[in-house]
Amino acid sequence: MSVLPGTRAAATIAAALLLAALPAAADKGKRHTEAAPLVIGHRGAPGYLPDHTLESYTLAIQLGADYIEPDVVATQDGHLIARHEPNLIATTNVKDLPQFANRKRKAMVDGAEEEGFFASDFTLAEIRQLRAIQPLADRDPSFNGRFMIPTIEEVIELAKRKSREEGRRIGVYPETKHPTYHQQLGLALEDRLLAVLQRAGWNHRHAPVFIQSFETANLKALRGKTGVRLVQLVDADGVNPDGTLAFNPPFDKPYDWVVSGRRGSYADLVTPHGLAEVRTYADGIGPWKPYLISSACKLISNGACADSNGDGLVDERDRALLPPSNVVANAHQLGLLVHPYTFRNEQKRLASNFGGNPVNEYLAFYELGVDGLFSDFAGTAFAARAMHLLKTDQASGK
Ligand SMILES: [Ca+2]
Ligand SMILES: [Ca+2]
Repeated sequence: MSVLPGTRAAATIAAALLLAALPAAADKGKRHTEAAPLVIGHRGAPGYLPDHTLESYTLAIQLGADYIEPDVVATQDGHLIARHEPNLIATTNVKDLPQFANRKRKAMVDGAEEEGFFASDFTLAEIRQLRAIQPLADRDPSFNGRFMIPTIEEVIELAKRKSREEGRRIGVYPETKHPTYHQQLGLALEDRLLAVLQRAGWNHRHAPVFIQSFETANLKALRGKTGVRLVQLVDADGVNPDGTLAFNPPFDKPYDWVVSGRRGSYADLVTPHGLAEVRTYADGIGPWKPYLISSACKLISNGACADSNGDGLVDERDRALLPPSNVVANAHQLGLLVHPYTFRNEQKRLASNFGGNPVNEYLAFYELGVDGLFSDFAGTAFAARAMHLLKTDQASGK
């Protein structure tokens, strides 16, 4: 099945996509009626199994995820596969496969040089020879080398099959990774993704689909082509000791702003003015969670964070929460959904206030009113949501 349509076919697809987009106007402003807050299986269930594999997505669904989240990158022959980065070195066994040794090279991704093996140098048939590995050193590596790299079609098929088996609607939440980079390679993701969704019957307003991006221009272009709900991701580079966010390249602003010369930072997207701009093309925001609730640490003399709990390490456990921001309230006032990322169970990733229990972090964000969240451990997000719904008495009748 070709995903590189000729001009005539492209015109037909464009017309079909435009038709599919038309209902969006009538629905604009209407809140959807899904169970809230949504549990989004971030990269599947990577707290347990390697990211972006059908096995990891399946586990996320079994743990209660409403949506599974494939990150989308393109192969040389224009297929869309689920990977966190175009560079395959950290999440696959590619470096161990002699047939691909000559593919190793340097490439610029969003203005930063990387060395590795890039998906755009591999056909889908070659991608089929790779197996996923766990990229985080502190997570279980024992499943490395076992699971294949799925296409986005296969992720959608899985969501549909599990929806039938589980008797509940499971959606997909694809992220267009590095849209400008892919455009510059001649492998733009957006129309390819819409064509995949169209073939699946999911290119419309009421489909169980959100498309997300850290860039802005591609979401604005998508708004004119599809009724599918769109989410503007909002990143930053780090959290300063005082809880303010740090903005250092390449995590300071959407890369399309770098290319177009637009000044500013990601933080501009979550001011009331920025949110109003986002509302013109997106249905929600996906902010890094410190935009909603940040944390601060005590300082040592060189300006770095102190090891407040005296365990010999400096991490989130040495931080205390600050009062929540107004971002959720301001976004809701404009009718924007808020889906923060990323929630993780590991002790070192939990601020001191949570007492080492990740449930407490979820409860804090659910109580703040988020409409969903991205979790590496969907089961914990699901259990905490059940507790939240019982606490707020919304569980009756479910
Ligand atoms: Ca993602
Ligand atoms: Ca410590």
